[in-house]
Amino acid sequence: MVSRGFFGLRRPQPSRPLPPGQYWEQGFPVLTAGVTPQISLKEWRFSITRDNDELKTWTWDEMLALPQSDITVDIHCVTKWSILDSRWRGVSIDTLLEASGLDVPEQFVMAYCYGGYTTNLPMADVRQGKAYVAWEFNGEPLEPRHGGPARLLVPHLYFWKSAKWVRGLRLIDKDAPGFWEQAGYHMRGDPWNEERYWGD
Ligand SMILES: Nc1nc2c(c(=O)[nH]1)N[C@H]1C(S)=C(S)[C@@H](COP(=O)(O)O)O[C@H]1N2
Ligand SMILES: [Mo]
Repeated sequence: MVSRGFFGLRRPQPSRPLPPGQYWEQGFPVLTAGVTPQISLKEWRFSITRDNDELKTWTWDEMLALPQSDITVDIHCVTKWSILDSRWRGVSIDTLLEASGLDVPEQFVMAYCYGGYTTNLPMADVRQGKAYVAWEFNGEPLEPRHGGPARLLVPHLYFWKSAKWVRGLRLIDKDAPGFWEQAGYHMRGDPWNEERYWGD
């Protein structure tokens, strides 16, 4: 017998719609291809690179001295979990590019990482407040397994674009696939358009 009270057993629902095919996850799963690299803050660097030239490099202290942003965003993983209202602190890519003083005609970047992971992004998806180098999650230092000391945060695209242990952005003229994109993931990865895999 089904009584009205049965509906009281429904799982809590998210406070707003999620992108198609996603479900609400209240924890923070870990997804890493390979091992968690250990990087001391003393040796940590972040660079903007063209070809193999490091055009501009920040140490940890130099990065923290830049104007910081606090952002609260939803995150969508291609494996279908979404977390709502995650709070992050970091420096926007706009701030980094501006502080670099570089002339940047390139239309794409390849994020590269300690440990070797890469992911490609259109320049338009990392500018105008859309992407950050982030080191705090929900008010705590970012845990190593989640990309600490610092990771890229590109919340409007699937979470594989948010490269953990990020070490720099390589400026590139022509789009090229990163680690998961070479394995069949979408070149852009907009969750609202369900751009999960090649051909989506
Ligand atoms: N360096 C690096 N960054 C990475 C990954 C990785 O394996 N290595 N996995 C990506 C994928 S597929 C996802 S879904 C998210 C997972 O981040 P989390 O482990 O903090 O949830 O990190 C992304 N960034
Ligand atoms: Mo993922």
